[in-house]
Amino acid sequence: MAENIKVGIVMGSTSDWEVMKEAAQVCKDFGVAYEARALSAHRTPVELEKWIESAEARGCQAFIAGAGGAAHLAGVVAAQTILPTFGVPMPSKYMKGLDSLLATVQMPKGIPVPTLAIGEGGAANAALAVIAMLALHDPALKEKLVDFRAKQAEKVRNATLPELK
Ligand code: RP5
Repeated sequence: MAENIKVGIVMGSTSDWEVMKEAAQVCKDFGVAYEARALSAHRTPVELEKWIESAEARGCQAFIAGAGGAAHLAGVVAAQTILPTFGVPMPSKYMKGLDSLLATVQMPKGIPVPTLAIGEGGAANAALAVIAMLALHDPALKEKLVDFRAKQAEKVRNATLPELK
């Protein structure tokens, strides 16, 4: 268990990792300490509560929670902390993630869960949103984020489309 972390990444199941690893990768690329865990709001509620407490005690500044189906995980995390908690809806087998999206985004007033897009893009963007927040008080991180945006824009500018045959 890491001694100090800035971001807690949690997902309802190990089956979410393929998507949620995108959030972990962004944190890693920016040099932001994170811890990723598979803990479920309904299968392991006690362990989830303990992990939130422990993450906070180790300096965590924000949580990213990804879940699929009746995706209450992010809401349950947000209910137990005042740290910003971002939700990532997992693509699901039968409803393609629409169930996860609605369950995550439709939080009743009082406990916010800023919710990202379904899937990998949402997971990466959740980490970028957390980094933007952390960068408010971290000039070195801000520089990395500005650089990331510049490189991303440059890639688009330099892109060429295929010729028609
Ligand atoms: C949710 O149920 C998880 O977040 C996952 O997206 C979905 C399916 O979980 P598994 O049955 O694959 O463990 O709790």
